[in-house]
Amino acid sequence: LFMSCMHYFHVDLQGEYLNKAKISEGGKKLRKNWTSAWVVLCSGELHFYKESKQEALANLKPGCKPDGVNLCGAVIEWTSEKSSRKNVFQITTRSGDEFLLQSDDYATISKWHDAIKRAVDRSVNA
Ligand code: I3P
Repeated sequence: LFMSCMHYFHVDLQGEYLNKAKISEGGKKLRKNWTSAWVVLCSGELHFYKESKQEALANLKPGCKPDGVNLCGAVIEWTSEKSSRKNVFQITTRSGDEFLLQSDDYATISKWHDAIKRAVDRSVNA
């Protein structure tokens, strides 16, 4: 199941733990609360899992979970202003949700930044 999802789009990424903060919902500002989330990029959607890696993998079916973040039309940009943390980028969805993703490891976060950006580009060109 996991492999079929990975190969669905070559832009997909296997899960990894990143720091995540949702800072707006539908354009309305939220109180920032950083949590560690298991992040999966699958078929043009981003999925965040709170629970174990095992649960994330068990839930990962072809076509993925229906409640992912839709990246179609999203804007991805590095930001040094939205957080005191280093290596932060922001995802702004078309519905006005804003997420920050962060890792202390630049190689890790830039890999996710680039993959998510490619998924957005692909959704626009699809
Ligand atoms: C926030 C918390 C966040 C911090 C945020 C604070 O305080 O310290 O970690 O974001 O800064 O407001 P609280 O827990 O009381 O809500 P960063 O770690 O990303 O800097 P901000 O208000 O400048 O976003």
